[in-house]
Amino acid sequence: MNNSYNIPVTGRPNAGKTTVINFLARSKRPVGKRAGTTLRIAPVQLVNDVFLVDLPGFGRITRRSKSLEEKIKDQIVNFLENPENPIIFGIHVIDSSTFHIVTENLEKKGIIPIDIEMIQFLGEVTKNPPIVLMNKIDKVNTVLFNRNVDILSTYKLPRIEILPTSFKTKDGCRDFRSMVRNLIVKELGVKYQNW
Ligand SMILES: Nc1nc2c(ncn2[C@@H]2O[C@H](COP(=O)(O)OP(=O)(O)OP(=O)(O)O)[C@@H](O)[C@H]2O)c(=O)[nH]1
Ligand SMILES: [Mg+2]
Repeated sequence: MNNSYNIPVTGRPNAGKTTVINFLARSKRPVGKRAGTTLRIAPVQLVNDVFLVDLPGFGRITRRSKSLEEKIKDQIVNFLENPENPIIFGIHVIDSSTFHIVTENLEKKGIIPIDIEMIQFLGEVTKNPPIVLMNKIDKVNTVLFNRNVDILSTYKLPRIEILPTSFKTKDGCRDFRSMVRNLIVKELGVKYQNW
C-alpha cells in the first residue's frame, strides 16, 4: 500500500462502515444485516492515489471468539500505526440506534467505550480531526439522538466533526461527501476534487 493516501473507516461491527465506502467510492462491497461481514482490511480507490480503507468491525459480537477479536484489533491497530500507510484523516461510524446502550453498559463496568477509544486513536494517528458519523439516524428520534451527542460530549475527544447520516433516507449524505472532498482537496490540492 505504498505511495498511497489512506482514509480508514472505523467503527463497531455493523455500524455501516462498508455502506459508507460504497456510497463515497460507488463500490459494491458486500454489506450485511449481521455483524462481522468485513473481516479483512481492504483498500478501495476513491480518487487517484487516495484509498478508503474498509476495516473489520471492532468490538464484541456474539458467536465470535475472544481470540478472533484480539486478532482483528491487532490488525486494525497495526494498520493505523504503520508509517507506510499515511493517513490523511479517519472516518468513524457510530450506530446511533445502539450507541447509548453499548456505551452506558461499558461505562457501568468502568470500561472506556470502544467508539470513544477509536475516535481518540484516530485523532492521534493524524493531524486532521476525524469525521464522526452519527449513522442510522432513521432509526432514532430526536431525544435519543441528543442523548448520544450528550454522551459524546462527556469525553475528552480530539477536535471532531460530527455529522448525522442515514444511508437509508440519504439524510446528511451530500454534506458528508462534500466534507470528505474538501478535506482531501485541502490536504492534496485541487486535482483531487473530481470524483
Ligand atoms: N437503517 C439503516 N441501515 C443502515 C444504514 N447504514 C447501513 N445500514 C445497514 O446496516 C447493515 C450493516 O452495514 P455494513 O455497511 O455492512 O456495516 P459494517 O460496519 O461494514 O459491518 P461489519 O463489516 O460487519 O463490521 C446493513 O444491513 C446496511 O444496509 C443507515 O443509515 N440506516
Ligand atoms: Mg463492513
